[in-house]
Amino acid sequence: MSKNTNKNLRCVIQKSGRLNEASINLLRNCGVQVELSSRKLKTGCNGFPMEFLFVRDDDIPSYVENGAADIGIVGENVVVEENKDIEIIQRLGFSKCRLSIAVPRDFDYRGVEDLQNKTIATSYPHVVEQFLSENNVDCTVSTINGSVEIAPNIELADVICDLVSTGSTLVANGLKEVQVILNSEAVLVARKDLDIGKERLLDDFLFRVQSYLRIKGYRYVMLNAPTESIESIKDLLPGIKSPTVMPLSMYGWSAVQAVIKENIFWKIVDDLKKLGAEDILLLPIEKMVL
Ligand code: PRT
Ligand code: ZN
Repeated sequence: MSKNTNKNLRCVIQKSGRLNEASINLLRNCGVQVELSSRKLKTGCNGFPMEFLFVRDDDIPSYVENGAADIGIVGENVVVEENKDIEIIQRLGFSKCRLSIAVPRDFDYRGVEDLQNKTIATSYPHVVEQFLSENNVDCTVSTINGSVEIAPNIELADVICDLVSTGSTLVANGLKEVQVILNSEAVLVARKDLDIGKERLLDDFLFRVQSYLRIKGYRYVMLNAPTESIESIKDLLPGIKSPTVMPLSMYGWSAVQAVIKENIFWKIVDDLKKLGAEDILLLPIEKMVL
């Protein structure tokens, strides 16, 4: 396939499935509004010189390698399995999962050597074969493309290797996870020979992505407190450089503002109240450019 010569940065994302909505959300949070139409396989967007292709996730690495697209958003598990000549340029922090070996609940698994002479069912034959060969284990790999977890129950295989997130699918099928062979999350991939114009577009896009990833999970906290407590409050709210402290028109009181990790808010809120803090607000942050 010939490389696209379009001036826009062409991005390939999953057509439908677990990555589709999260990819579109990430783009929206980066100021890129993808035009959505259930019938079109190619659309434009508002907010950035970009266009989009929608394909099955397994095809994303090939589209990027052969130049039909410049960049793509796909699970690292697929990138490793497909083994194309492309670059992972940014981990995106969503669709986290692990590719794990799972065995029937009553299988006494002590280590990888217990897979010797067994049959393993998976949709990830290359990753699994590499793992087995690195561990010098002789095990037959049977490739199936869906419902891998059913394989031991129907005697299609002794064990499986599949993606796991909560683990409930394994439990529901009488299996237990015994070995993680790959940790995965969605990644931004790019082709290796972008021209200078597209390199620049990619740098601008990456700057937006990184600004968004940096702010994800952070909130802006505002509160009023007695001025005598400010030093102790500063210890609880270090902020990015330091918190903003301003006197209130009410004598003896100050306003404090700081950026904090959302997950520490509920841990420190009681301590803030004990120090006399009142009118505590926690606000989302729209953008943060450092
Ligand atoms: O149609 P297309 O080929 O594009 O999609 P697909 O059906 O191959 O993939 P899809 O949409 O199911 O998943 C896309 C990507 O999401 C995967 O490649 C992973 O990177 C990521 N992801 C994250 C997951 C999971 N979590 C996940 N739990 N992909 C699949 N699963 C499945 C797993 O295969 C198993 O059947 O969910 C089940 C296990 O989930 P738990 O929560 O019960 O452990
Ligand atoms: Zn797929």
